[in-house]
Amino acid sequence: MKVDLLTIFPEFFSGPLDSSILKRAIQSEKVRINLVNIRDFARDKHKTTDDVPFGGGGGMVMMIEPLYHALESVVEKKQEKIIMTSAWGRRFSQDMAKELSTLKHLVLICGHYKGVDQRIKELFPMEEVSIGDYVLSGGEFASLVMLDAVVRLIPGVLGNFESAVTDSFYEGILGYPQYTRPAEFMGLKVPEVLLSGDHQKVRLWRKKQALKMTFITRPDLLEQKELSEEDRKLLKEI
Ligand code: 6GU
Repeated sequence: MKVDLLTIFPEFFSGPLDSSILKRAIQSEKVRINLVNIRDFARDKHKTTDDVPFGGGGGMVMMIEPLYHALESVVEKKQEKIIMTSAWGRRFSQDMAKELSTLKHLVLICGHYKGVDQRIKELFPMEEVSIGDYVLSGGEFASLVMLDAVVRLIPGVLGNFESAVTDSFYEGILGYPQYTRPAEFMGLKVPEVLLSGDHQKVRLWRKKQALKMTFITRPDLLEQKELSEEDRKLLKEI
């Protein structure tokens, strides 16, 4: 996948893109990230990318011109998926991450200030996406969150041991509690069943714990999920 990442703070990404899964995905060429500095497309000598809003009111608005030229430099066929971060956008989700992970080319714009000149959306059809109901100072944080969620779903990015199949949310519920060595620490023991070697028992225990945690902290997820006979039985026990 190729990702064109349009931002006024390209330096923001150097740490995150050089760590962990994103770093590995880039090194293995499963993802190519092209950082585009929107400021480079500003035409005045001060490299201005924001201005006061027409009609007054506080804050600054991202100007259309530099952003237009930045987009023009990366969009070839006008068929590319363009996403712009915005606190007012559609809520990002695991389903959206799955969809995006199948794309060959994604253009991600980090929105800024009080918003972006509305007219850009008429020249380049795009989707505005938010990562949650809170206000961030810039779209860079949101872009990184989305990028990480998407990239780890690209086949071959994660090894078998980290497989996305067992992720929380993968089946619409939260993950089960995990334990590793030592089997006892300060008197705290790992649940017996995990040491039993009985795979069927372990599977059922994990599913029950996952359902229980979901029931307690995110009951809304259970309402959306299609429950199997087994799920229903375990939930009744809870
Ligand atoms: Cl995508 N941008 C900003 N500025 N704030 C946000 C957001 C995005 N998602 C949640 N809050």
